[in-house]
Amino acid sequence: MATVQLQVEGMSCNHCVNSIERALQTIGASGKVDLAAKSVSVHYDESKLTVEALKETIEEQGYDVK
Ligand SMILES: [Cu+2]
Repeated sequence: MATVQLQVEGMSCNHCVNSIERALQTIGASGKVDLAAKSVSVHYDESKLTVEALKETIEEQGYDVK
């Protein structure tokens, strides 16, 4: 398992936190959002997922990943 810290723009409330954490869950990753730091810490299996796939999943929810 690997962990990556992503900088994400546009998250403002619990709704954002939930939609990102839920979307990551659906692809088999587990994410923890830090609203104040505008970051998402994602724990994932690097044999199944890439950082690029994690970014796309978050972007599909309407947020910008730096
Ligand atoms: Cu929100």
